[in-house]
Amino acid sequence: MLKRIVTIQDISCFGKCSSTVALPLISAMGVETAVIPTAVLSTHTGGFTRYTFRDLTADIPKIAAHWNNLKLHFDGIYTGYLGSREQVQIIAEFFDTFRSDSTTIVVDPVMGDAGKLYAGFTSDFVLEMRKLCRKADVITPNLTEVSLLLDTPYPETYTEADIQSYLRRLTELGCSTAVITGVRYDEEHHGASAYDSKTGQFYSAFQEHVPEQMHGTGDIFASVLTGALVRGASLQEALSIAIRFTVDCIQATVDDLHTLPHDQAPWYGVEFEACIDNLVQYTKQIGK
Ligand code: PXL
Repeated sequence: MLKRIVTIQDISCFGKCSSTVALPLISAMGVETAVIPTAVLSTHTGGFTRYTFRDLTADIPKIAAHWNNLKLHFDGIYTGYLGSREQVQIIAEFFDTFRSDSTTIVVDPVMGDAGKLYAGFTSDFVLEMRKLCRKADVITPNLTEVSLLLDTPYPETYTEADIQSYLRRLTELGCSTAVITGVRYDEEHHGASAYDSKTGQFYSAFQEHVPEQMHGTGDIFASVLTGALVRGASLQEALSIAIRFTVDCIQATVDDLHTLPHDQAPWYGVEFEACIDNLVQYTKQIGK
């Protein structure tokens, strides 16, 4: 039976992130992907300036009411970039309405990167996002978002014991599983670590570090993780596929970097299109 998820995040019309990453990737994994756009921007906010921003908060309860009448069922709900505090509250209600025993809720608490909040986010928003994380099954913060969620300084350096302590504290917010992205214990590797509070088990997946900053990689990771979990992958399988595919995309982009305007290249998003065949193959291996 075809699985169905809904992803709730913005549409950045150019720049390959959020919905324009989630839709093609999760579909390529053989999972139907409905969308609720939270805002429409001409580009994402991570590098471009003078972007347009149309807030769609008022549409979300109407879409939810219509879907509730249709009695739609979702095997997964995956949220990413949310545009306002009010929107986070509305989405918390959406979870209550559409969650069933078989629904996996993944919250990527998109708020910042490299120790800084993204443009337009405030500490009030962080408080609201913390509450949304409480309602999730899985959350996927990067280390900047970990520091915001746990109200702890951004860690420039850390050990495996620090990451395990963050993971435990993140699940204490109320989600059963926490995943931290962008983890590096040495110069050569880059990956993600996870903790399932129901079993007390830690998991991780690492690949070779590619020394380039690129935009949208967190959205690729969270999309593939969601697709894999909804397809029945174990947490370890989902982590491994998500890290492997994210690094495939980064590597494909590095190979092509010289063809893009040099000063803008990292903002243009990664070339996941070149790697979709890999994603289809990784998905076929789930459970084998
Ligand atoms: O990739 C996360 C993201 C999603 N959507 C918008 C963003 C960002 C990060 O900057 O600006 C609009």
